[in-house]
Amino acid sequence: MNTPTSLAESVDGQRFWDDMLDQARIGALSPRGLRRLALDDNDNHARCWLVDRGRALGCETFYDAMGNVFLRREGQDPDLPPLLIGSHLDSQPSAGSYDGTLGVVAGLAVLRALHDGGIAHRRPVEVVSWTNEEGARFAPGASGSSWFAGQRQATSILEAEDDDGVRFADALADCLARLDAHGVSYRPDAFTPFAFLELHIEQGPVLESLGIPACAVQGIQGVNWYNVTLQGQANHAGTTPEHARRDAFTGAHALISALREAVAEHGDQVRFTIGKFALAPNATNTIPQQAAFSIDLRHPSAAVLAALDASFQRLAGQSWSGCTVELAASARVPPVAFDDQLVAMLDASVKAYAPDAPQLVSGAFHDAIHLAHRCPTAMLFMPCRDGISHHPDEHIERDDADIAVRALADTVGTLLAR
Ligand code: HGY
Ligand code: MN
Ligand code: MN
Ligand code: MN
Repeated sequence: MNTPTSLAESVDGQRFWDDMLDQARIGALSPRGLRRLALDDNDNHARCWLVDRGRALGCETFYDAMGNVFLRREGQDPDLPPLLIGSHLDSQPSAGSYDGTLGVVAGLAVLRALHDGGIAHRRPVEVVSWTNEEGARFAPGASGSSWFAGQRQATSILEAEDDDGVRFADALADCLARLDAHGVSYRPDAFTPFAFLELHIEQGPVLESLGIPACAVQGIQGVNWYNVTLQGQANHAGTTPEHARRDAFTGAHALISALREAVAEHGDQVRFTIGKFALAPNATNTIPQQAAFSIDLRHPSAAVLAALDASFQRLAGQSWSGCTVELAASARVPPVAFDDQLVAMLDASVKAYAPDAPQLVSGAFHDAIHLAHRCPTAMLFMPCRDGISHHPDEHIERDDADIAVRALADTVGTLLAR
């Protein structure tokens, strides 16, 4: 009988890579890339794909009240809190095929190593795919994991609407019905895992520039999301003199310049992004009545995020081209430091393959940012070409992925042997 610590050798690299390529066909874009928005048909298809793969390994399959999907490999002591491994299957609108999916398929590869190796273990092991990590369709992101970790209430998540006015609650109901029809068991409540591990692409250039195939991640920087709306007055573009205008675009432009000046006062680690911008009524010869835009604000320091939050609120309280301004935060997620022991275990597993591996702090948020409040949590990174992500050009090397999944399996084996 194999022991769990030989788990890294038991990983079937070919099946892992086949699964990576297979899942990427669900919602594939031409000529490359992926579109699997949270709770859309492709995302639900990917959930069912994961369930089928888990069943083939003898796992029980569950979904919870937020549509998170779990594959459970029973342990000799079913009452022990399970070791949880996973990430997300939803994507950005025009995405790569590895953000999130890598961590879910890597979890599947670990389950397959346990199954094929006939490895017994006391503690149950579960692989999870979290609902709506990206937040691209329904803001904010990491809905499923933040609810599971007790960081967000279901009510604030269910009332979100997408750009077409579809409510999260209705899209979730369709998803749960689809899982029910697929024979997945309903396990409504969250639980406290023994630990949570997530493998993810770095979504940055460091590991590739160092030629390192994987590294342990020490934590994640904080992230605030805002929706800003300016209400001016629509009027005729040709006849309305400047002094009589309340132009929502002009107001937004001036406000954004002021927001950027506030950001610049806090050094070059701040990440300030306006990814969505809409005008209404959006006509060439009508002065915009309304300007609505998103803000994604990131920084490693909670104090800097709080200071900028206060500055943004103050600026929103001023008049911009005579428009009224509403600035609403949809997410204020503080930075987290991962569990030291787990980070050290992952670091040791990685160093068996890459002795010079660094440890990084993540610029991107992940489901682990919320799980860290629920149980001991840590992450592994692997490189992606040119650090590109949230883009169809996102690319990983199979050899790097193979090392990363084996390093993950090695730490899982060590944890299961405890
Ligand atoms: O936005 C993020 O950091 C993550 O990739 N969803
Ligand atoms: Mn991701
Ligand atoms: Mn992402
Ligand atoms: Mn993420």
